[in-house]
Amino acid sequence: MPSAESGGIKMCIHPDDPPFSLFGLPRVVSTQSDAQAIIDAVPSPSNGLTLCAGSYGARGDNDLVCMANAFADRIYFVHLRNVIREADGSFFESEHLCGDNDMVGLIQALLKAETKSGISIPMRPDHGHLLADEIGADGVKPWLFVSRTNERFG
Ligand SMILES: [Mn+2]
Repeated sequence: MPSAESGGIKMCIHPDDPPFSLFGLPRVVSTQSDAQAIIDAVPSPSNGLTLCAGSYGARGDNDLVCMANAFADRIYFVHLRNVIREADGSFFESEHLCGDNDMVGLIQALLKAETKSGISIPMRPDHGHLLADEIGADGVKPWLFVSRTNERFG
């Protein structure tokens, strides 16, 4: 982290995907309290988070709007993806506005964070749906990074 600080680099850890144990393997970053523990462990502005809506949002006990507000000054990258959770704890990817997570509320919280900090947070619309007639079309990149100021990173 000191090297990141000296280089002006902001680290942003991605949550576990999926945010629960598979094959008995332990997980590290699955909940808001996990993310808080990482932030608390190294109190540096270089120690930040990727708010992956799809990963954190796969758990019903993660409130994405609450997390965006709680970590407003430490979210350095956002993956916008929505999911629909099933009763057995599994989930599947959904359209951005048709899943179980409040994507509008999330964006509102992130825009508020940007306004407060004056810093644009890169946001990637994860796993965008590519329509058959768009394949190969010039400029179609579902993974394109888009920031509030329409800077393109991908
Ligand atoms: Mn992600």
